[in-house]
Amino acid sequence: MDRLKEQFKEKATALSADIKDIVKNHGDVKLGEITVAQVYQGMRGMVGMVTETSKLDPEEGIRFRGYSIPELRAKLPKAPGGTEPLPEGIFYLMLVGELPSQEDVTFITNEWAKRSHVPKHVFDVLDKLPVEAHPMTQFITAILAMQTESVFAKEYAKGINKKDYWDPIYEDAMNMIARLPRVAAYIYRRKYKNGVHIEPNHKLDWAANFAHMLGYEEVDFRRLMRLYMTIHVDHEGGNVSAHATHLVGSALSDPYLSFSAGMAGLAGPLHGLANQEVLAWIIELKESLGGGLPSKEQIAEYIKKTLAEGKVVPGYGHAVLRKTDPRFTAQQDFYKTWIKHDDVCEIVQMVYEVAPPILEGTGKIKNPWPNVDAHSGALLVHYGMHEYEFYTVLFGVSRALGVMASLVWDRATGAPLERPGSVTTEWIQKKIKAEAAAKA
Ligand code: CMX
Repeated sequence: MDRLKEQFKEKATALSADIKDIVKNHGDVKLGEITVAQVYQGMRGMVGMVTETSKLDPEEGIRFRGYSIPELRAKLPKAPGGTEPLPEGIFYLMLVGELPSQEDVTFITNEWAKRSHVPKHVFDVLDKLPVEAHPMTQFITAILAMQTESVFAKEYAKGINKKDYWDPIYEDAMNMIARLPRVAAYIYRRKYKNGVHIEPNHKLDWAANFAHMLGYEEVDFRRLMRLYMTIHVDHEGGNVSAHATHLVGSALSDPYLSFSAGMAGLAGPLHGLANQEVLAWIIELKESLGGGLPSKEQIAEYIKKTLAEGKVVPGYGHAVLRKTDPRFTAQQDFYKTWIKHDDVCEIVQMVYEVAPPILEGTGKIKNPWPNVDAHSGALLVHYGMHEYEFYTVLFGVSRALGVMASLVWDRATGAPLERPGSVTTEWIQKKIKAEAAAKA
């Protein structure tokens, strides 16, 4: 058993015993009450599942195993001479629950390099898709094509004991994370660089090798990829990509099937696709004004026009957060430290000043502040990645780390098939009438 698996097993055995005790002795403790509004309005704020890897606070933002993003940028191991955390470190933190040592992170870098071979048929499948297919469609197709490699599916067919499910799920999680950068880079180079592909360089860490395979060799782009791949990993369990992966995984669909479901959710414009929408929205603004920097008044007009047309302002608002997303702030800090001046990034800063009071003024938007997607595209454009339809794939590669760590935990702690109840409007109307009658 490899060292990471060993470390995970020790933690999982202890937590599984705790969970059994909680359910047996405290199973009737109430965690909240469900209201009619919550049932109609996307289950906002309704506690409905356990996710070990991270927890979101509406005011403060995400914490991974108790650590905020600024803390992790300081504390997680870095590449030699690097300034941003290695994503390997946050994966370790989510999986094991403790900060990793440099040695732990090096183990994961080497392990992912070892496991990174993508079978040829995956590229063949991609090559059969029209090159115009959206990068997320290509990404999801490739993930499904890789399902032939599922260790869990093979072990399940042989009749594995349910106590051991987590072990092949761990194998699939590690293999898939190792392979995704190659797959994503293949899609990028196929679609945008005339199919001229770049071989991996396994002397590099996972994120730097990804940057290399995409064709970006600048030290600063590597730095950005390490930060990008760290901050997009996880956002507790209820967001669409994490929840879909968890839900499909609960049917014991293997990690490839589960993750493809999560990625289909990430490809929606209210979730991960918002990062491409933000860029398209900014470019449209720039072009409508003939290029250059718009004034604050022009940005305000553009926001009002977007709202008047019944569209959302992409990159703003959140289902849980009620303050500026710390993932936005981390990227803003990256801009101010390493880039300093760039037109598109400046527009992002101006929108940040102008949009919140306008959104708040509508009286209905609960969170007028920017989310992670408001900034990410502008940084990528600065380094020359203009192909904004590809951005959600980058988000997806990072999101794999969080949802796969969670999936290993789900199987290790015996999380059952997820099957919430549902009701009809007629049922709700009868209940409302019955309660009113009882009160009268
Ligand atoms: N622009 C315009 N209207 C917005 C808005 C925005 N940025 N954010 C919310 N609203 C609207 C909602 O559409 C809703 O309108 P209706 O009552 O007419 O249906 C109303 O304000 C109330 O919504 P809310 O409770 O504040 O927000 P929700 O929890 O329903 O939705 C989210 C959250 C993210 C889908 C929404 O804020 C949004 O559409 N934002 C723009 C898209 C975006 O940036 N998504 C990325 C989120 C982060 C990620 O997952 O990657």
